[in-house]
Amino acid sequence: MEMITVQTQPIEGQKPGTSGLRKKTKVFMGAHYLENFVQAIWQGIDGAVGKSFVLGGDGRYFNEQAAQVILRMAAASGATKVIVGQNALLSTPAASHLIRKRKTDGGIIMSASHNPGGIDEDFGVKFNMANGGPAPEDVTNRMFEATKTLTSYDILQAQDVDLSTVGSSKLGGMEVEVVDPVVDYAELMETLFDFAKIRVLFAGGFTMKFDAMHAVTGPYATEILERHLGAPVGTVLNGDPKPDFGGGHPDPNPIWAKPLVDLVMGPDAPDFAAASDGDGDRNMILGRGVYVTPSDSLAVLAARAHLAPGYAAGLAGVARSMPTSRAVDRVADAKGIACFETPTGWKFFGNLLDAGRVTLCGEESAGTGSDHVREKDGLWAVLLWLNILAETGLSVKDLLSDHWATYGRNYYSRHDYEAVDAIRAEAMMEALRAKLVDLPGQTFGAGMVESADEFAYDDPVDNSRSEGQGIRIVFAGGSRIVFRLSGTGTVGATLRVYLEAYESDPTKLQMEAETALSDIIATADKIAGIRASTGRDAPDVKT
Ligand code: VG1
Ligand code: CO
Repeated sequence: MEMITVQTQPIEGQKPGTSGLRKKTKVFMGAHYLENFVQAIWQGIDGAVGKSFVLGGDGRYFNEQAAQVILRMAAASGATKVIVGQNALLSTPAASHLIRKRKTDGGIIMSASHNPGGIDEDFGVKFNMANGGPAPEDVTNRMFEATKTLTSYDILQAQDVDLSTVGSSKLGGMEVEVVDPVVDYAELMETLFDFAKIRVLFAGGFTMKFDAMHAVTGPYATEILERHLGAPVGTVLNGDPKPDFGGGHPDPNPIWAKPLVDLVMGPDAPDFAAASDGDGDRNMILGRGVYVTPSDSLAVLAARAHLAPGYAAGLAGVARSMPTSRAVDRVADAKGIACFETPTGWKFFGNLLDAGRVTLCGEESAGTGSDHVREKDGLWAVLLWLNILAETGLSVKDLLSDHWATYGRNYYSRHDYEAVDAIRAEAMMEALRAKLVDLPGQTFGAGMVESADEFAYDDPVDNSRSEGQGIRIVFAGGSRIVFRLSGTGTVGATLRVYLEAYESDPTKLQMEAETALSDIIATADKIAGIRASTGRDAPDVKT
């Protein structure tokens, strides 16, 4: 086996976004594209010499080919060992767990998460640190800087490694250990939740459907729900991972997982239903006749997590991304624990989790997780819900109604305008920025503006500052509008408008969200001129 040094040139635009570098698959397959970025990863972490890594992905098109390239580059760059999920599969939370459990120096996850897959769709690569969490901004900035100057990369000339069989082999001087992607993760879940109690729930006829959306969670959900917890075979739908996710968007929301929503709203509704995304870190929660918004799910879990053995001691604190509704803040208030507001993206929770300041965190984009790993975790959230349902004996609907009766309800919706012209979207944000100082005191349909600013985050643990994290306009009475541009899209710009209204009147807790939010929605357009700027009459996706 020969190590070769390949001459290359910097490639423009290799800037990691909210969660790693995402591009069209064909772009990633282009000459030197993947290799340059992997070389930049090594440079961003001061080299791979003597280090060990975890490697796996969500099984999308190009997953295994990319894994072979990364392995050959790791071997050529002096890494001592790479632990790979069988067939190059690992869900994002399972990868995070393996990094922590096996104490590696980090890991590379191949995924574009909720973005569709296939040769004409998206691919992605992200680096996680030794704590199991996404690389923080200073590290991803170093990687981006490296992409602008690198001139060569090292790679081994070798045949493909057999990734289909569990066991160890050598690639040059490096060990490659292929592991079952599910076993360690399933063991971890068993330490957190009362599996015996959940088994009793299923044995008593409780019904559930889990839509794995032909993505990576299928094997995890089948093993845990059907084999460990005794849910009937057929509980997991679309459980076989496919390179193109069966042609869908593996995004667990009422748009892309509509068949599941239709099922719970119909006559044959199961007691409980859930779905997860491409790489298994997101979750959608449904009950008979009810959809639980991710922000509400976070609040309910925070209120009741102590019912699961892993959280019986209570929560140190909670954190949510800024655009996430403030439902969880009310729970934290009532419990007398801290509640942190961070920028969008899981990397901002890492320091708080490492420092033991928070136990639970979540995002409005269907991400919830805890200090058991350093990523959001779809199946974990589903199991915590199951544990709570088993303990309380309540239906999802009653649990939610009970929550709103106690804390009030934060009506919430996110409107996405996808693939809009990037220059116009930036111009709209710039115009909004310019308006911010004049907004306080002005009155709109949504009420009087109390404050308006662009969110910046000062990390209380390492004192780093992250600016430009979304524009927020808060109204008297607790309504709020947030505007930000997505950092995960691969075409043009995606404008996200986050809409929230608080209601505590017991007679107004069961409205349709879009009705309850109608004044806020109109106000958002009035202030930002969304229609005029995007040229769209309506959002592409409402979640
Ligand atoms: C989106 C979500 C964000 C999430 C990120 C990664 O980012 O809004 O909350 O952390 O995706 O999730 P953006 O920048 O497009 O709004 V995943 O499951 O796609 O890795
Ligand atoms: Co994801």
